[in-house]
Amino acid sequence: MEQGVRNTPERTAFYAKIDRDNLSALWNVMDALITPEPRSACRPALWPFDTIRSYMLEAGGLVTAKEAERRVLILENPGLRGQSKITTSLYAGVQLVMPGEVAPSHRHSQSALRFVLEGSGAHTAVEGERILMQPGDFVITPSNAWHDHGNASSEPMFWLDGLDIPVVQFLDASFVERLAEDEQPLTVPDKDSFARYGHNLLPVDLKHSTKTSPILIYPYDHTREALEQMQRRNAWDPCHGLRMKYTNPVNGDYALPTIGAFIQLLPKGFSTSRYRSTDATVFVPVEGRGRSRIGDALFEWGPKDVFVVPSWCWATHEADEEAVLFSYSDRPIHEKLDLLREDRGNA
Ligand code: 1HN
Repeated sequence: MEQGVRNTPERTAFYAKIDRDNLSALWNVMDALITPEPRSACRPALWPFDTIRSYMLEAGGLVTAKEAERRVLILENPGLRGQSKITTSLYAGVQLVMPGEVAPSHRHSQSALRFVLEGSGAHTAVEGERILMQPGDFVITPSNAWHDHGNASSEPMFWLDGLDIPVVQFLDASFVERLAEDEQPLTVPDKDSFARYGHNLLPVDLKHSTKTSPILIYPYDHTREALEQMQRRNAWDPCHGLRMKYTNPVNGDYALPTIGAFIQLLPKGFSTSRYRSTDATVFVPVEGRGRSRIGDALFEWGPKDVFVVPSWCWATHEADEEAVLFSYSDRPIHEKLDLLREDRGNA
């Protein structure tokens, strides 16, 4: 079937006839369905933070967070324009909450992560707990959890939103509800989820009924401290430097059931060996500067830029200074479906 089945007048007539009964011939589409390798429309791309930031401040003068519900600029992959996707399966946007603003409470079946880019002391409220946020914090909003955001600080607050919107869309499983009030009542003391679940302890009779981590915030000072200690061993993975995943302490799995999040450290001057995997990945440099070759593209990056590596696309990273990279992908789905494939070149 390599060259496809040639058309004849009889065959063409047959296709037209069965088409009227909602049927089509597999042999005409089989090569497009089962490709030898992933053929993604997703393209390598980078969004410089400075560009996003200035457009966001402009948006801040045009619409309020309350009007917009969420004042967000969507990072649209250039190969997937108009679909609100940064990769085939994931969404990314940058959100701005201005001082004094509230982004009103709602809940939806989509899971979300926030990665804080700029500003300090704004909060998200999740299921009755107020989560104060600092740059570099990784914050999650579980599926169907009530959430609203507020900024009682004097500075604009920017963060990256990562959601599994295209996955939920594909599965036709979207539900959303809005609260009558802008802000949900706070029913839990500050820092409760981190105290209870974020210290290598768990309540002895914990019955946690969801697949999402009960830790709602993974603070950057803890993450950075862990990387700082681990790097002293000087044992670098050729493809990743030092790369860790954020985990759910209840089951050791990823923090969210559909999205895997990672943090990695590349020492000054490090060049990674080429690597590719089936999970298209969104990267956010937190510290340091460097460059990445992604397929044929070469991107220079610095803190808070966002770049994307498509599925099965070779990538290498080079750090001019000690660099910390946050990333997220749909890896939990690939792993659960036995679809994850990695290629480390010869490393
Ligand atoms: C959402 O609820 C948030 O809660 C951000 O901050 C981005 C994009 C699409 C749908 C819901 C948020 C979103 C979103």
